[in-house]
Amino acid sequence: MRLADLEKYDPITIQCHDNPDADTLGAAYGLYCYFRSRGKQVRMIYSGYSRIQKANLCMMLDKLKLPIEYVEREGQPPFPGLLITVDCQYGASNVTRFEAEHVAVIDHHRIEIEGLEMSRIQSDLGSCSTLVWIMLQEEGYPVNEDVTLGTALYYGLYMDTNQLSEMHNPRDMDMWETLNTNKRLITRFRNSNLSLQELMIAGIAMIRYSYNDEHRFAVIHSQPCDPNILGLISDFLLQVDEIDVCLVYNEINDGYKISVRSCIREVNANELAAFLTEGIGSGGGHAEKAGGSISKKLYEEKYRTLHADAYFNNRMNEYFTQFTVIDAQEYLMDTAGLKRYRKSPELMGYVRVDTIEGIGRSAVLRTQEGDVTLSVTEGTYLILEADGDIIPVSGSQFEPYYDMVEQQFDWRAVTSYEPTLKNQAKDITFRIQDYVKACVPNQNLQVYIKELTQGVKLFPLWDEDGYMLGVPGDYLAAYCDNPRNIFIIRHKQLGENYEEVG
Ligand SMILES: [Mn+2]
Repeated sequence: MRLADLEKYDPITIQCHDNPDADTLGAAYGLYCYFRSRGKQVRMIYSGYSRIQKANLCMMLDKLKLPIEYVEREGQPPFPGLLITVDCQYGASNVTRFEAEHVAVIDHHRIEIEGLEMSRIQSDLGSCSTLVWIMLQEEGYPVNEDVTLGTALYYGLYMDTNQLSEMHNPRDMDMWETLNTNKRLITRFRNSNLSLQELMIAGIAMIRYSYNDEHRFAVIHSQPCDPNILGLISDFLLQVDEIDVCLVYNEINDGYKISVRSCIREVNANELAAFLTEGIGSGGGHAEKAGGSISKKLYEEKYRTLHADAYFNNRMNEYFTQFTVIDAQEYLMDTAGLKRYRKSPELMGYVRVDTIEGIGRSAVLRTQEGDVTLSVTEGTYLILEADGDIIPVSGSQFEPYYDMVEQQFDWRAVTSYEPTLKNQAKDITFRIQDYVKACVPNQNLQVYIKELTQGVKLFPLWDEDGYMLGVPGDYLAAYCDNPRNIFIIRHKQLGENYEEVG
C-alpha cells in the first residue's frame, strides 16, 4: 500500500494509539502534512482514558504546533471517509476502536490483527516515523524542506530506539542521517524526558536486581514505565564493575519490553536480545546496546504459566552455557584424520574497496544487518557470497585464494535493502552494485573441516572484537595452508559452496 492509493479518500482522519508516544505523533504528523498538501480535509486525533501529560510530549506538541485533538471514547459518530491508525493496528487493544467508512493501518509492530484490507506493516523498522518517511519518499514528497516535520520524525525515531542506541535497521540510519531537524528543540525534548515518578521507578528497580556471579549478569524487573527508562536503567547498571551483561524488562499492555546491554566481546547484545525473544517477539540493536519486545499472547502459548522472572533468568543462563569461546590466536585445530574440502570454483563477486575513488580511510558498509566500519588500507576487499553475505577481507585473505576473471558478474542484493558503502565524513554513498567484479575460488582455497557438536563463538585471526557464531551441525574450518586461520561454515553452505577433495 502506498500513500497515493489513499488519495481517493476525503476527509482523512489520522489516529494515534492511546497514551501516545513521540513515534505515533511524529508518524501521524508526517501523514497529516502529506494529505494536507494533497488538498484533503485532514484531522489528527487520539483517544483513550488519559490525555497527554508527559513533559517531553507536551513540549513536542507545543513547540512543533502539532494539530492533534483528543476525542472522547464514547458517543463518537462514525468517521466519514478514511481513518488511518498509525503506530498501531485498528482493532488492537492499545487503540480505541472507532467506526469509520474505510480503515487503513500504517505500523511497524508485529502483525497483531489479521485480515486488514488496507495496511502497510513493516515490523523490522525501528520506528513508525521511519515507515512514514519511506512512504513520503515513494511519493516524492519534499520532506527536507520542512524542519518541523523533520524534527517530529527524528524525535519519533529517537524515542522508539532508546535514544537511537537500539536502532538496527539501515533505513532508520538513512533517515537519521538525512533529516533536516531543529537540534536545539531536540535537546530540549531530551532534557524533559523523565518525571519525578519515573525517577522513583528507576531507583526502586535498581535496588531490586538479581545477579548471577558465575556469568556476571544482572536481571531487573521494573515497574511499568516508559520504555526509555529501561534503557536508562540498563546503561547505568552496566557501569557496575561486577556486571558485564544486563537485562532490564517490564510489562507493557500486550507483552514485555526488554533492554539489553553488554560490555564484553563474548556477548553481542543484539544477538542476546534476539535469543531472549526468539519465537515470541523480536529483538535487535548493536553489539553493546539492544532492545526488543515480546508478545504476551505468544509467550503464553509457548510458556503457559511460567513466571517472566524465571523465564528471563533461565534463558540468560542458557545463553551463557550454550557456547564455548574459541580465540584463533590461541587455538590450533587438530587436523589429523579430517576431511579436506575446497570451495567450489563457481563465479563469485568481489569489490576492491580501496580503489573506489573518494572512499576515504574509514568506510561504512551498510547492509540489512546493520553497519560495519572498515578501515580501508591497500587491498581491502569485499567478497560477495551467492547467498547474499558480504565479507570484508584483507588482501592476504583474498588474493592468494581467488582468481580475478574478466567476466561480467551480475550481482544483486538478496535483501530488500540494497547494501552500500559510505564515506561518512564526506557523506558520499557508493552502490556496491556499481563496483562488482567477478572472481573464482582457486585450488589454494582448501580447508579441513570438523562438525560442531556444541555452540561456538569464534574470534577469527582477522577480527579480535567480533565473533562468528556456530551452532551444532555447522562446521569449524581451518585453511590447509594456515591451520590457525579458522572460521565457521554454516551447515547449509557446506553442501552448496564446498566440495570434498579426494
Ligand atoms: Mn512506534
